[in-house]
Amino acid sequence: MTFKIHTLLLVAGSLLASVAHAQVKIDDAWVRATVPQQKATGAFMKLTSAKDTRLVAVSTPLTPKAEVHEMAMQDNVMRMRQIPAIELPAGKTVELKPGGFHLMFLDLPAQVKAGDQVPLTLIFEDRNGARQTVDVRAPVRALNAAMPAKDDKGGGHGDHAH
Ligand SMILES: [Cu+2]
Repeated sequence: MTFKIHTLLLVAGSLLASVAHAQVKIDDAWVRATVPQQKATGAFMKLTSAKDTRLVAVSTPLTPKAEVHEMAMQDNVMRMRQIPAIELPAGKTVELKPGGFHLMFLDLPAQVKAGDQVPLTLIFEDRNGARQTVDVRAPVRALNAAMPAKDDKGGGHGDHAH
């Protein structure tokens, strides 16, 4: 077997150059606390990538069943569904928030309590199919901590945010 060292070094050099700019910045990550017996919750954050990429998966020690979800209006009802990826256009901050994109943790074996820290591993995939993982520790916040303006079904305007 013959290695073409010179060519390999050139390829490696260009790959390193692009990988160096592929890092995704994660801000304000948090996980919503659950009440006893609640089997599902969500994680939210702001993602900013220097180059086009997509969030394709998440893993967490909370549960093996962690999915990428979105909420959208469907027949005048807000519904959530699993989606294959969240697109992250270069330089644009994409917010995962209640009522929109979120990470979903299902079949929770235990309560998720405010004040805990949850390790998350986010898996990104670029246009060439190359994958990158980014670890983040997300604090757990109480159910309504991030939604100070939300009222209980009265006004309803809070549910229509884009
Ligand atoms: Cu969901």
